[in-house]
Amino acid sequence: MTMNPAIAPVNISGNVYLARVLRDLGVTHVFYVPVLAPEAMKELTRLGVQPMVTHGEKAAAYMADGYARVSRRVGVCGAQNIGGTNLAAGLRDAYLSRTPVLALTGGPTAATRYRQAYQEFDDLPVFAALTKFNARVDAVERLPDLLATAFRAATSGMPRPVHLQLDGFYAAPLSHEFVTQKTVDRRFGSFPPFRPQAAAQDVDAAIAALKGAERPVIVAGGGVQSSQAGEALRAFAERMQIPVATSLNAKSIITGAHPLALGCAGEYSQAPANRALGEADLVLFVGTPTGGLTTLNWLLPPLHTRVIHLDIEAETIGRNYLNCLPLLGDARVVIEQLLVAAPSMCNRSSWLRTCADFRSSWYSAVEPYETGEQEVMRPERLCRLISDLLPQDAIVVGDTGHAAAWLAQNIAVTSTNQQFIRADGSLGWSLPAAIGAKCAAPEREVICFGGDASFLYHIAELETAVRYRKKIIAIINNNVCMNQEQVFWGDNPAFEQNWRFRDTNFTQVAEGFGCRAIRVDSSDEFVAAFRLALASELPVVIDVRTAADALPQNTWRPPGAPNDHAPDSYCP
Ligand SMILES: Cc1ncc(C[n+]2csc(CCOP(=O)(O)OP(=O)(O)O)c2C)c(N)n1
Repeated sequence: MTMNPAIAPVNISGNVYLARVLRDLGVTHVFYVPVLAPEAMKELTRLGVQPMVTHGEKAAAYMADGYARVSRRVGVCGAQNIGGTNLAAGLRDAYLSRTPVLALTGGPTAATRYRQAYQEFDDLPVFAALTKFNARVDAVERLPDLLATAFRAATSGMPRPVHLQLDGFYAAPLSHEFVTQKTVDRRFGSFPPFRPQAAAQDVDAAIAALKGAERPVIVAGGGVQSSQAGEALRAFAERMQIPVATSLNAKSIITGAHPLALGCAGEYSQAPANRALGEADLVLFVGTPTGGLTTLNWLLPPLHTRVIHLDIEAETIGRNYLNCLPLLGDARVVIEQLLVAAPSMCNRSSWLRTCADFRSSWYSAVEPYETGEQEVMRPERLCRLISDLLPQDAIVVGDTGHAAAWLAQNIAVTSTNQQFIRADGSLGWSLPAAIGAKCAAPEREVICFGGDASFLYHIAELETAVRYRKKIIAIINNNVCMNQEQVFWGDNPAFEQNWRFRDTNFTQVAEGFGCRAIRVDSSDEFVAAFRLALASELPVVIDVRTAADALPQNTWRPPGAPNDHAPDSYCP
């Protein structure tokens, strides 16, 4: 454990204090829309931390989110008071995906509050719903304790966003000097700061249950990714011969070719995972809140199924599945405990054969879509090409809607050194999040995958990527429409105007921002474009024209189960 540096008990300005603490806690980038604490930003620059000015507060929050998920450090974003509500809106995905993001905003002052000062609005109630800790820093003397609490809250237990409202509409009072002897505790700059073990009797009970199960399945969630528990989980699954399904956020913990891999479970899913969960007699959930997306609204596994639930947060364990053996602790440490207690080998050949059959019928169903050449390319074909060309340590940042379904179904993990992160439902998240991811991992290729509507949300951030030399590869699955809308509008006469877009030349737009841009109409063109993109030093946009009427495979549902999202092919 590193000792924490003491901040000398001398006069220090709030700006310098803030900058030093962020630096000491491992922050390397701050994403924001000015004006916010300008002296702190200058000090950050002097200390080697990059302030990054974005073209919208929501995008700044998404960048901080992508940054945090890849670096496993706290992502920091900020806004002037007038941009506070925009910034709060951008925390929604971080909140839902349990990512630690610190939002800093300006706020009302004691002198001006209730007097209709220009642009003044108190955003604290707005942030309350989207944060775990939400506090006003009324005086610069409170900066040390509130900043420390914010980092502690963001990273420990269930990671989540936090917010500090700084005094003054752009935090001018931070220029005041104060005296402090406070230290920063570096462990709260990254997550998880603590790795608690599970109780020994809970580990024994879990092993006994798994040994006795005939058709067990592991469901790995984002907590496996953030705890870096993938390797231990694969070793445990192999020892116990248990097939592994994942949430979209944990997709990269097991390769698609691994014999125990079932693919993604739930709404954006592959049928083998859902079918296995439909038949499982015991499910080991790891690092997942067992939410609706991963469990297909608690249909898979069915609610009565016996489960073992391993999570860092006691409140989450057994929340949706009541027939539950709890394992409270850090995912990696507890799986290592399970591994120690596991029998030397289990034989589940009959269950594994069943799962292998699920896999082979799935792959024979999707293979023709992934390999067939059509006059207008299908998204499945595009995804297969991406899988084939993806560098072994690439980071894939996926958007929502049908893009998430194709990401789950047709982009294969070919190495566990890859990382897949995805929007938790907010359309447009992927482009800014990819820029944040690149800040966290400058040496890795970052590939952003989404539809054209998603790309249009934050297209101006291409300028940010170029200005700060953040080379990302944005692949637009461009069907020149909001594909899902066709299932709602049918033959309604207003349909064309409402779902089909003007055929915009994205390559011209992207080149205008200073990116490299390539339009692609065929598989061969895509392969050439992707190779060029890998060699490029500039951010690259690959505008791939795909079929407007192509829909993902329907989500596999238990026979007779209600479809919450009729018509069937709607993926929100
Ligand atoms: C902020 C937000 N608003 C609305 C939605 C609902 N929504 C989901 S996908 C989608 C359309 C996506 O279109 P596009 O990005 O072009 O991808 P396509 O489905 O055509 O592949 C919409 C509006 C959402 N997920 N997030």
